Parts: sequence; C-alpha cells; structure tokens
Amino acid sequence: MTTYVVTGGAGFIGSCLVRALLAQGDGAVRVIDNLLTGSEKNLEEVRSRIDLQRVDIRDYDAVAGAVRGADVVFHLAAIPSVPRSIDSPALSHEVNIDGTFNVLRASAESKVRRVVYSGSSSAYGDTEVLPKVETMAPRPKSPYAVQKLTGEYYASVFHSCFGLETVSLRFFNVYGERQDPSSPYSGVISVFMRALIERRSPTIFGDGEQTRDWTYVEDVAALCLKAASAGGVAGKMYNAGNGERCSLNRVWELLQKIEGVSLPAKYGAPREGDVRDSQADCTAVRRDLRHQPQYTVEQGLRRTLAWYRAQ
Ligand code: UD2
Repeated sequence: MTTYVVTGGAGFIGSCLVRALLAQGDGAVRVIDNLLTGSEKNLEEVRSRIDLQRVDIRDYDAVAGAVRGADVVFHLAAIPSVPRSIDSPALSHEVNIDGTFNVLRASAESKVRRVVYSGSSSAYGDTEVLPKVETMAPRPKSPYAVQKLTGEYYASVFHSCFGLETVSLRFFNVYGERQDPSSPYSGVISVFMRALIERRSPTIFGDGEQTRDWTYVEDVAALCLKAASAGGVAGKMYNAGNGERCSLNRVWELLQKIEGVSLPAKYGAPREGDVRDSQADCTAVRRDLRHQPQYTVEQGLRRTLAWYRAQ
C-alpha cells in the first residue's frame, strides 16, 4: 500500500488534496502540519481516516520521523503571502526555505519515491510577455517569491545530486473552499467572499486592473495527483494555472452579478511587491502531465461562494 504524506495538509490547499487522495483510495494518508495557518477543522469529516501529526517543518528531526516509510510526499506547508513576507521576512524565510530543505533532505534520506513541491507563480515577477512560460527567466519581486523559487531550485538539485524524484508545480492564485478570509494576509478571493456575504464593499489595492490566473483548488489537487505518478517529469517544474487571466475589478463585478447585489469596491494604495499581470502557459503541463483544468473562473467562484454561504 502506498503511503502519502501531505505537509501543510490541514491548510486550505492541503486539505483539498487530502480529500482527493482519500477519494482515490489507494493508500494511507499522513498529514504533517503545525496548525499555524492550517486548522484541524479543515479536515473535520475525514479526521478519522488520516494520521495527523503536529509537526513543524523547521524541526528536522520531527520531519525525518514524520516522512519515514512514505512513498510520496506532497510538500505544501508554507507561510504564503507576498505582504506577510515583507512584514516578517525571517519567519517566512525559515519556513519556506529552511523548512523546504528539511522536507527534501528527510525525503531523500528516507528513500521517498517522489516529492511534489508547491511553488508559486510569484517567481516570474513582471514579465514582458504573457502568458508566462516555464522557460522564462524568473524575476522575483518579494521575499516570498524568492523563497518559493529557492524551493524549486532545491527540489531540482535534490533530483540531480541526490537522486530524489521531485516535481515542482508553480501554483497560480489558487482559490476555493476553506481558504481562510480572517487574516490581513488572506488571499483576495476569500476576502471578497466574506465581504459579499456580509454585504460590505471590499478594498481593492491599486486600480483593480491587475490580472491573475485564478485557479480552482480542486484543479490544483487533481494536478498534484498526476504529478505524483507521471513518468518523465522528475526534476522538472510546471505551471499549475488555469491558462486565463481576469482582473480584480472583473472578479468583483462577477461576484456581485452572481449574488445579485451592487457594492462598489473601495480603492486603496497599490501593494508593495505586487505583480501586475499573471497568466500561465499550460502547454507543458498539458503535454507531460495530461492536465486540463476542469473549472472556468465563473464555475469555480460559484462553487466557492456556495461553500462560504453554507458556513
Ligand atoms: C501570490 C502569487 C500566488 C500565490 C500567492 C500566495 C502572484 C501573481 N501570485 O498571490 O501564485 O503564490 O501569492 O500568497 O504573485 N488585494 C486586494 N485587496 C485585498 C487583498 C488583496 O486588492 O484585500 C490584491 C493584491 O494587491 C493583489 C491581488 O489582490 O493585486 C491578489 O492578492 P493575493 O494576496 O490574493 O495574491 P497574490 O497575487 O499576491
């Protein structure tokens, strides 16, 4: 039987991946999480079917114990957020770079078959050309972007130098059920969802014409599963996006239309470290991982909104 480890498995994306693994039904699922930004509540109805270990990835010995015997490790534990990495660069560095090194080192020593690493589209920074292709030179604009890019480099080198199979996926603005809207660093879609339900106007940083490739969390989880087993992809990095881009203003418009309300947004100063436009080229991921996202932005937003309403 295959043993899967999901670091950050009590988080927003991790808990969706845990459910996808359980639905696939071919192995045991172990979650390691320090419950800093994740929460046991995210795993509520599946709690009895997983082994949840409270481990901080900054603690090498604890990580080494937790990945022992694993076949596949999905490394999703991280301190996300561009602004958080500007406010607390040391904390995000320790978790995102040192923690990632610990996960890779422990996986190599335990002879894990494959590690799937969650990178970030922020690594591209502002490129002259859209969509963004994996072959473009990275131009990180924030500590967070540097940290997630460093993880990709480490993943690749653990493959070439230590024979560990690694696959990096550059996540593009993932949104969906269980994204936590309650922190000042929350992803904007979760903030929009809460504002919409509470009938408040959200604050948009800048003119709102910045674009993102909004990617529904279930599509990302499905891609992670493919990356765990596909052949010929070890040591490589792929975009994990939807392939389209849509402005913040447009997303807020769409949400008001779906909900049948009019709540004009407020506008604030642009955010430091923000990338202007983001869109994934999905050619390589389609070719090598046979991945095709299943949800348009409107479909994903409708599903997500239904979940927030039910909370
Ligand atoms: C970056 C990465 C994304 C992922 C994420 C993790 C890019 C293009 N994307 O997302 O792939 O790694 O980091 O954190 O780098 N905003 C508002 N009002 C708010 C909150 C945010 O207007 O209340 C704006 C924000 O200034 C930005 C956009 O919304 O222009 C998206 O912000 P975000 O924090 O949701 O995600 P982002 O793009 O930094």
